[in-house]
Amino acid sequence: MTETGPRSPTNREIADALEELGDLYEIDGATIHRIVAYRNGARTVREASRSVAQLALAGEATALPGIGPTLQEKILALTTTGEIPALVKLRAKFPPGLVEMTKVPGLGPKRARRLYEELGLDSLEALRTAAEAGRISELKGFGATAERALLEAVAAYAAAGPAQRVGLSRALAVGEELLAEIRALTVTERAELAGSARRMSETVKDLDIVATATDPAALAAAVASLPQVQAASTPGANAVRLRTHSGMNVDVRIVEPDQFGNVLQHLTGSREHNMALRDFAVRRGMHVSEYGVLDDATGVTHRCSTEAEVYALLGMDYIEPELREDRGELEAALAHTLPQLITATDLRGDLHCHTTASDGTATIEEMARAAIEAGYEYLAITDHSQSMGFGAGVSVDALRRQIERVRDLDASLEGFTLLVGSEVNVLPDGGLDYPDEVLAELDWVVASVHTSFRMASEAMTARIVRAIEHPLVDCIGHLSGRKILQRPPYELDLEAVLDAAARTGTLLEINANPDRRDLSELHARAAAAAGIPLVINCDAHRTGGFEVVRYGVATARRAGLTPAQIANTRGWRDLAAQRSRQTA
Ligand code: DGT
Ligand code: CA
Ligand code: CA
Ligand code: ZN
Repeated sequence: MTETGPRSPTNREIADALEELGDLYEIDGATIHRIVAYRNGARTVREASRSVAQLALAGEATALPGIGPTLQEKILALTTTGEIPALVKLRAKFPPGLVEMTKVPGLGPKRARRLYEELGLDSLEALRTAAEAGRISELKGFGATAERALLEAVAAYAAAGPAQRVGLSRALAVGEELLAEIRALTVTERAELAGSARRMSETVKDLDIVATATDPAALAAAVASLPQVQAASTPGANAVRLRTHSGMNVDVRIVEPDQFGNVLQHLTGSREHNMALRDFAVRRGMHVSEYGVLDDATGVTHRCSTEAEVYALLGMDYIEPELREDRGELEAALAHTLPQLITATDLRGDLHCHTTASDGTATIEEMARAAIEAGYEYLAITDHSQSMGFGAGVSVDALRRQIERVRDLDASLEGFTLLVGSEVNVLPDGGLDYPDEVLAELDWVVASVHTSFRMASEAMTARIVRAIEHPLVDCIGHLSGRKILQRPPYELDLEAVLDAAARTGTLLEINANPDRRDLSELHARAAAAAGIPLVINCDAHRTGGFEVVRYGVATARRAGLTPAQIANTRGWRDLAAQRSRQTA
């Protein structure tokens, strides 16, 4: 690897140090403000596209959101001396394994510290041994159930290992910025993202970019010295492998224009798609590679400047990147039966958002304006119900006032329909968090599980099926409850849930939040196959929250869905008439 610039800490190293400081301050009992300040600072540094060490040296790191003089001083110390005095002190006070213990779901810093002080537990291994020996359940406030849960959590945490992949939204933020820089270089002719990011996969290991240039060597050199690049190496004449300050690895391939289609197709993958494609080709007497399509009979290698030509040579229609997972798309491309995939512009409304009445940051008016700006014809305000936790729910009285406010505002908005709804919590027994007569006053009811995630499959299935069967529930929000790279889905009998939804005409949501994307693409595919209409919702908590629609659309596209299968491609009247409840 050739380092560019002097050896100073990478953004990831700085972010790790700030995060560790936050963790240690938390164990140490610091105020929540201080802890949050370090964690926010860590996130800012991790996502920064320039070298934060360089910024701190210039005294300019405070221009970054969440970095004040205190954090800048710490970053500067790390940059110039290699360590942060406060971190050195706290590391001496608490053993390294204790921080890891606080990360075990359900433990947290206070309880971890007690286990350290009262039982001397200072590592995951010590925690596991003590739990197995039943020593933890003897502690006041822990008990046998807590001990068993802890044991399971330790095992799951240890098995998952450190996360190496990143979520799509983070990968795209880095990839699209880099792509724009590369396209702006004078030597660049064309440049496109490839790999899992282009396929809009849930997570991404590294970014792949394919480019053509008037002068390939000049492009390679220019790419390696972009301000986003922390280090770069050149594994081959026309390839650059680089690492960004934000910690992503990126493979850049520079190719001849007449092979751009071949290489883009090859590097977009997926591996499974490419393997199946090659098998199809062989049966037609062709060999597909990143260099071209060889016709065995004539010995001619066809070079393709576009991907469409590659597929056409094999008798196939063009296949959208999101479909390239060998899930039947090659057969469909041959038979000319590929679905006409939904796009973001097909969506006419959004049916799940939050305001300051629950945990959102904008008012009803602001959210309505933002939806209009985003090009929607209708928006349902669906704040959380009371038992949501965090004290952020809407009481029945407050909901009645909200209904009036929304009705007034709706009357004042020409050509836009503002709907009043709720994201009502599904209680552990499947009952809902508002009385029926209140729900009946709403235009739209989303029911979601937000509490008691850890139920056995039968109980969770019964809980959700009961909510689905409720006559006033229009839609189930984020069905599986998973958070990508953070939290597994609840245990659930999907078939039973889909049966109930199909039987009752209840819609299912594809939540577009990139951390959720829930329904997942496979669940969305199964739901649509069962004839259940789906809704793509942004679950916006702020005015900028409609930007995530692309991730919901991507999940729908990866599920092979058409506009007809997504209910909010229709106008509100149409949609309302189509659902099982017909009170609107
Ligand atoms: P990831 O893990 O998120 O980076 O996923 P991809 O799909 O971006 O995978 P990556 O970066 O390893 O490779 C990019 C593409 O290059 C991959 O989707 C297909 C192609 N490719 C890479 N290695 C192979 C291989 O051994 N065989 C085939 N057929 N294709 C490959
Ligand atoms: Ca990749
Ligand atoms: Ca790669
Ligand atoms: Zn929710």
